[in-house]
Amino acid sequence: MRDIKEYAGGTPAWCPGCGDFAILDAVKQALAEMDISPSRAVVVSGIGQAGKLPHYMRVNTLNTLHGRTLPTATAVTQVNPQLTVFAVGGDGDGYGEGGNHFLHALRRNPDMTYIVCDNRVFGLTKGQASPTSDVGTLGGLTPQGTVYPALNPLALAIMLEAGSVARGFSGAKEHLVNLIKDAVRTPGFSLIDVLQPCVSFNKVNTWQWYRERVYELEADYNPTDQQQALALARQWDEQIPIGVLYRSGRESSIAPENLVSAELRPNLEPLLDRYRV
Ligand SMILES: Cc1ncc(C[n+]2csc(CCOP(=O)(O)OP(=O)(O)O)c2C)c(N)n1
Ligand code: SF4
Repeated sequence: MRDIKEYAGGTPAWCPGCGDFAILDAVKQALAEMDISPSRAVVVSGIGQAGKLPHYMRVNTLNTLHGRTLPTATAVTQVNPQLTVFAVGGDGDGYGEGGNHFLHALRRNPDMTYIVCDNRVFGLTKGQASPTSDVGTLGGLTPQGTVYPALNPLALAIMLEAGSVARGFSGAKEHLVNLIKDAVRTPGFSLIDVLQPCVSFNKVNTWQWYRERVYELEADYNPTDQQQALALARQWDEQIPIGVLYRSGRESSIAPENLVSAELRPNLEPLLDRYRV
C-alpha cells in the first residue's frame, strides 16, 4: 500500500459538491492500494469537467481532443503493455463526441479501465442535454426538454461483451475503489459508468435522488449471466444497482500477437521503441 499523497496533483477547479471529487479520490486510492507507482499509471482524458481529472493527479497523463480519449488510450496499451491504462471522461465526451470510438473500443476490447463520470449533462458547457439525459431534460438548447431517448451505455457494453461492465456511484466511494481495483485486474476493456451528481446543472439526478435509489449488488451475484446483466443495466427509476453487472471473460482482441504475424513483428520493434515510455 502506497501513500495516496504520491498521486496528488493540482487543486481541482470543480464546483463545491461536484461528484467528480470522490471519483478522483477513488482512482488515487485504488492505485495506492494496488501498489501501482505513479510512473506505471497512465490516465488519458478528452475535454470536459471530468476530462480535467488527470490534471489533478501526479501520474503519466495525456489530455486529448473532445471525444478522442479511447483511441489515444488504446494506442498506449499497444505501445507499452506494462502500463496500467485508464481512460476518464464525461458522458458527453465518451458517448456523444466519442460515441464511435466507444463502440469500437468495445469490439476491440483493449486492456484498460474506462471511467465515465456520468452526470447526464454536458457540464463544462453549462448543462446541455447529453446522450444519457432522459427525455424531457431541460437545458439551454432544449428549453422544452430533449426529445431523444437516453442511451444505455451499460446495456451496449454488455451486448458487445466488454471485458467487464460496472456501475458506480460517487456517493459510495469505498465501493467505487473496489470497482476500480476489480476493473484493473480484469483482462480487456472494463467500463465503469459512475453516477456523478452535477450540482450546478442537473437538478433532477441529485445526491439525494441517487441515495434514495442506489443499492449494491449482493456478494453472490453472478456477473457472467448476460441476460440478467442486461436486466440490471435497465433498472433505473425506482432502484439502481451498483457493482460489477457483467463479466465476459474475453481477453483483448488487439494484443500485438493477434494483430501482427510473428514474421512481421520483429520489424516493428524499432518503430515502437520510439514511442515507449
Ligand atoms: C469537438 C468538440 N465539440 C464540442 C466541444 C465543446 N465542449 C467542450 S466540453 C463539452 C461538454 C463536456 O461534457 P461531458 O463530456 O459530459 O463532460 P462534463 O463536463 O459533464 O464532465 C463540450 C460540448 C469541444 N471542445 N470539441
Ligand atoms: S458544472 Fe457540474 S460537473 Fe462541472 S464541476 Fe460543476 S458540478 Fe461538477
